[in-house]
Amino acid sequence: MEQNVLKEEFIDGCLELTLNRPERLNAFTPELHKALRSALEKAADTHACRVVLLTGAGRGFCAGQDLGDPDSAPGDKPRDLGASIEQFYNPLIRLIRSLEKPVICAVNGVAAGAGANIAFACDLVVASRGAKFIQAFCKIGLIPDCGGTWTVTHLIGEARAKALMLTGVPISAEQAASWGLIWQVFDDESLLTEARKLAQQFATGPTASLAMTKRAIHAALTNELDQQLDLERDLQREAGRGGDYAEGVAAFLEKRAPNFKGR
Ligand code: LHQ
Repeated sequence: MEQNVLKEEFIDGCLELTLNRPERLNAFTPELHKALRSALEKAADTHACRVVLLTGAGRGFCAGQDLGDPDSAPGDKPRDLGASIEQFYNPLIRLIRSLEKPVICAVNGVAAGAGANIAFACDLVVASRGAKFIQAFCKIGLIPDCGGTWTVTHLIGEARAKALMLTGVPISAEQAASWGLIWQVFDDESLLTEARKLAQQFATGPTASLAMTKRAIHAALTNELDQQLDLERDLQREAGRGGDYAEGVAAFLEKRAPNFKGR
């Protein structure tokens, strides 16, 4: 068994998770999946954790599924890859999307296959200038997974999604940002510092209302305007009852920084 396939560090309200199989560009094995799932479930259940920051060790972010892993490598008999998706990838994406706190992804290098689409499932994606995103699936006769056909199509539209996914052409971090696939690009050496600054902003933010904002934005992808207006009313009602609203207004009126508790 490999040691520490996932590094976990909890600093000032932020759970920093580092995929740690650098010699395989942090490709996923069942062991890495289990470690990441358990860390994210802990984050969900821990009030003191107000933000998650996901990144990769070494020169890559994540090369997707470990193609050498015996569970998924093609052998004499056809593999049921759907089982791996059902057991590992789909629950991971659902967990990230439903986590009631922001998930930042700091893409520190190449993000390929599932690695790219896991990044796109996160709430804020920042990347180093040298990072690349590759929908590598078509190169090995698979289809994009981890919700990529949905997320990427919603983010950049059908024409660009098809071009990326049918050709597997790599795109730079700058291109991804200019298309709206990710939020911001930083110089390689400042990526983690900048991502941690963002994380600190969330770690002291009004977590419950940020979670509701995340929920409303997700709902907007399928709702009609009327449904969305109703949802905003309901969520604003809930936000208005929270202690952070009272604190936010008091801080504004007293001309001081708010001390949000995340509730
Ligand atoms: C790897 C990997 C890798 C193992 C680099 N596995 N070793 C879901 C359900 C079930 C099954 C199937 O898949 C899925 C979802 C998926 O994610 S499918 C897509 C899987 N990923 C890929 O197809 C990407 C494969 N990797 C690449 O195309 C390249 O490595 C990229 C473009 C990411 C990076 O290229 P380079 O910068 O030139 O690095 P490299 O290729 O030299 O890789 C460095 C090492 O990492 C190398 O090992 P070595 O022993 O020669 O140093 C690679 O073999 C290893 N590696 N990706 N996915």
